[in-house]
Amino acid sequence: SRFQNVIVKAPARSYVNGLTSSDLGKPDYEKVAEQHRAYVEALKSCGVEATELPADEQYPDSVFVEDPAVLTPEFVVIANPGAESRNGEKEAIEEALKKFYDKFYYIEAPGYLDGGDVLQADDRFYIGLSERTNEEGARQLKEILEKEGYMADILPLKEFFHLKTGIAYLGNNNMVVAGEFIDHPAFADYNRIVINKEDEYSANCIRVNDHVIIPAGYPETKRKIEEAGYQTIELDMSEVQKQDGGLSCLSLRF
Ligand code: CIR
Repeated sequence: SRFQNVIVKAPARSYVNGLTSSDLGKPDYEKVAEQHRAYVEALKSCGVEATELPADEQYPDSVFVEDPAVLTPEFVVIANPGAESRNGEKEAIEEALKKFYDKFYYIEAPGYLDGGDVLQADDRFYIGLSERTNEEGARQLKEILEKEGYMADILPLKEFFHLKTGIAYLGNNNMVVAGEFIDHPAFADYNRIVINKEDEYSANCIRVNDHVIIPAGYPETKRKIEEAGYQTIELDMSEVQKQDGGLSCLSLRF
């Protein structure tokens, strides 16, 4: 299935004060703004229309638009982000999605869920339980998805921050896996593209139509993905990685 649209949001100056667990140092605002522009250009070169939302200083992490919503071709689930400082980000995202969708569901407290914990692989969804997504949030999402005819599996995470920190689905049964997902029984039936420990950051990559966008600086990952039959685009993600973000986090694709 091809994507026609993406929603992205420019980084705010407050980005440098956002949440992070990494020890990679403080990001540089000008540099992240430049990396974000290159990201949007790369998406457009894959044939999508980009809805570019303005930066919102009130929410330092709001550039990570993947977390407040889960999309399918048919409907939207507005998530309930588990970090308090991020929860209000969902309002601007819902507003932007109203232009494209009529059917909305909502994850409600005491359920919490971040879109980064949700991976779609054809008609099946995987929902990770993390610091941001609790059992009740995952249960609500599973119920919505199953009612709509999808399958959904809930998996507790051991080490990764978000589910999609360590996994990506490329289509054609090809699953990029790192760390705790390499030997996970849930993914045993996919063609697994296994990412080395030192290249773990590059497991968060995105297939957008005829390309797979990957972070720059991971030649082994690039080789493996090209061997699986995809053309790659490499992007410098240094300032995004400093705030625990990856390629998938920066857009909603539909
Ligand atoms: C956060 O801690 O929420 C942000 N600094 C990073 C969110 C990354 N999003 C994602 O993995 N989907």
